[in-house]
Amino acid sequence: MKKSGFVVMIGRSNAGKSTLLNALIGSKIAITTPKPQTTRMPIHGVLTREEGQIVFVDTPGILKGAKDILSKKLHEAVESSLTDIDLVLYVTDPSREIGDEERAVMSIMKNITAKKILVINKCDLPDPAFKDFYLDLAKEFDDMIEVSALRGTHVESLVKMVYKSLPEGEPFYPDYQLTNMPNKVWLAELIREKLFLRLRQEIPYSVHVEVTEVEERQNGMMYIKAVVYTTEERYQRMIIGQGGRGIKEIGQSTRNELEGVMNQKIFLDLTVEVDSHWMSRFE
Ligand SMILES: Nc1nc2c(ncn2[C@@H]2O[C@H](COP(=O)(O)OP(=O)(O)OP(=O)(O)O)[C@@H](O)[C@H]2O)c(=O)[nH]1
Ligand SMILES: [Mg+2]
Repeated sequence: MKKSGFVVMIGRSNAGKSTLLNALIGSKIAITTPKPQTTRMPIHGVLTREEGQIVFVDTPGILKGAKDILSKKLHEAVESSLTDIDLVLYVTDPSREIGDEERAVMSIMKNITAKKILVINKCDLPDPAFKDFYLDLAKEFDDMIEVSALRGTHVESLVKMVYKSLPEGEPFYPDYQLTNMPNKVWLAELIREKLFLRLRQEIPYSVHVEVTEVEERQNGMMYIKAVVYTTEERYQRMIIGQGGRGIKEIGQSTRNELEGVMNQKIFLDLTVEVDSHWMSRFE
């Protein structure tokens, strides 16, 4: 009998949960940026091996004090990912002090009855200032490991640790499937990553991307139509940039990455529209 189970990753924003998901699966499934609240929905990354199947669930980061609609919905998404699970990976960043935000994650952890592993990430950083504080938490966990999601250090040991604590069971996904994310959503996420990396201050939190069309054209080119929605006209102007330079650069960096992954020419039709209400419709 093989093993199977759901393993949810939680932690404050920027701890490196999405970077870890990609390292565990060995493929870019979730987008990652240095900005908080990059992840906006729970994302499944599926690892199928001889031993069985692990479904890792990446969740939005806990960001305390943010009272906006988007933050509230992200928080709800984390809470609802925590039912019917086999294991929790609590992902921490030892270069940041344990403050209100970390304590908010800990209080969520307290109510979890599933097994828990403390993951101290970013072990590639020289002498992270607060590591001892995180090491102190280990006694409240079933297991503990230090990793570098960015470099892949000890990620394989973490996979072994996870397999060891999972119950026997049937796989949830076919063995070739790496994620539950539809292709159009993944493409939209990739565009959002480029927007996040390029935009400053609050603008990233005002954007939402939808891919409306993906079509294989006769000349072997992939045609992708996408709309960037933002909440205000002044943001729309800033995203488009002087003479359209901003949106052109965002399109170019998305295309560069996609052409590398898909080994095919990409035509990206990218427009920016104002929709002041997208946050309230956000699921
Ligand atoms: N040095 C170092 N940086 C890391 C490591 N893992 C992640 N990072 C960086 O930390 C930042 C945040 O990474 P993400 O994976 O987006 O973090 P997250 O926890 O998913 O963040 P949210 O989705 O906002 O909750 C990025 O700039 C990553 O490159 C690591 O092991 N070492
Ligand atoms: Mg993330």
